[in-house]
Amino acid sequence: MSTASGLLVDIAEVGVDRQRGGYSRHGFDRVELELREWFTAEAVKRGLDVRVDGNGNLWAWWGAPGPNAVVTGSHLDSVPGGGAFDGPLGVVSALAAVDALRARGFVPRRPFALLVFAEEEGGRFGVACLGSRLLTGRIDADAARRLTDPDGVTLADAVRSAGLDPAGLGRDAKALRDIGCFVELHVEQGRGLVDLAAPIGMASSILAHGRWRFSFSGEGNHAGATPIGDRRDPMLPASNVVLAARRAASTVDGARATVGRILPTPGGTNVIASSVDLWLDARAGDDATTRAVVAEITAAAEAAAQAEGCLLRVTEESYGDTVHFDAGLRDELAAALGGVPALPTGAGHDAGILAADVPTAMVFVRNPTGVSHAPAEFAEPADCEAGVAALVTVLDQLNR
Ligand code: HGY
Ligand code: MN
Ligand code: MN
Ligand code: MN
Repeated sequence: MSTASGLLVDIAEVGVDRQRGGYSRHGFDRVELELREWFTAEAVKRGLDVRVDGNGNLWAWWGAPGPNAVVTGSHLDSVPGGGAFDGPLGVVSALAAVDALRARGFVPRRPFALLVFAEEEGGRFGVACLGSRLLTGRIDADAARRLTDPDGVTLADAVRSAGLDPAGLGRDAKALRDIGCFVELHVEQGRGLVDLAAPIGMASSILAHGRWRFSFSGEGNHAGATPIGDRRDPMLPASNVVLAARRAASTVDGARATVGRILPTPGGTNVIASSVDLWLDARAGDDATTRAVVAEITAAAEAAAQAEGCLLRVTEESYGDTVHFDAGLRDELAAALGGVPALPTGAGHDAGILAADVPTAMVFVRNPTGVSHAPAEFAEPADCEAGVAALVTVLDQLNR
């Protein structure tokens, strides 16, 4: 019988990022494909029937596939230089839960599956929760096929090299019917459970959030030979976005706005950039507030671009409104777990995408550092096993 932490040790060397620290595992890249193979082997070892859907999501069925299944899982990809737990903990806990359920003589009364979503972080193609957005039709399939990674590889090409037909990408009504309910176990991405001295909790809601690309164009030129007054330097308005993001989010309770990625072209120390792309991640309690924060930042960006003689194009790359998880399901599961706390989260999840179509719930495992999307992300082995035990209880409860 496997433990969640033991299974994490099995994959600890896969996708280690020696430059950034932590892990870089991105949708359909060599490393993520290796993790998918590993998961498939682990599932087959447990007698599960593994299938890949048209969107590259991995399903492992315990018994015959069918509609209205109890489904649990998460993702195996990471942000660049991410932690070991965000995603994989939900996957290894699902495998460990199968072992524990089998040991106690569990027999699925409903179809039962583990599900690993593709490219949850959007670390390669820029759109978070890509596998679940495609499955539910929340992203247009043609637009998705055209998404490119930083090397210019399209999603269509990436799935083709992974052995899938890009024509199969898009809303999958049958797969959606198969999900009767979805439970995602996840490391907590904050200190909520630490403050409550509780190893396990459940999610109540997810902030509205999205990603916007700001593309500034100016004039590339010589860093030494160009007088300051002659410049159209797109780094100027770009840096204004960073400051405006902090300013806008600071004035709204619970709002967050981040510029974590900026790409000057051509990117030379002694070259005034000809263009700069940066990505804004903005989140808040509701749609209107999130939109207002982004509008304020956009207005500041436009003013700064104009002052420097640069052009600005803003593209919304992904967006999702606030998610309120099914309260009935949450209360039922929290009671089955002996009354664990429910917490809101600022992080997005495939469970949040699915929540618009099927009842979903999330089980959180305490993270003593409170850090996530960084190497310091952590969960104690004992808490990981408490997570597996909670998942076992929840899956048992749902198997009716
Ligand atoms: O970025 C997020 O919130 C998530 O972890 N994909
Ligand atoms: Mn994440
Ligand atoms: Mn995650
Ligand atoms: Mn020169």
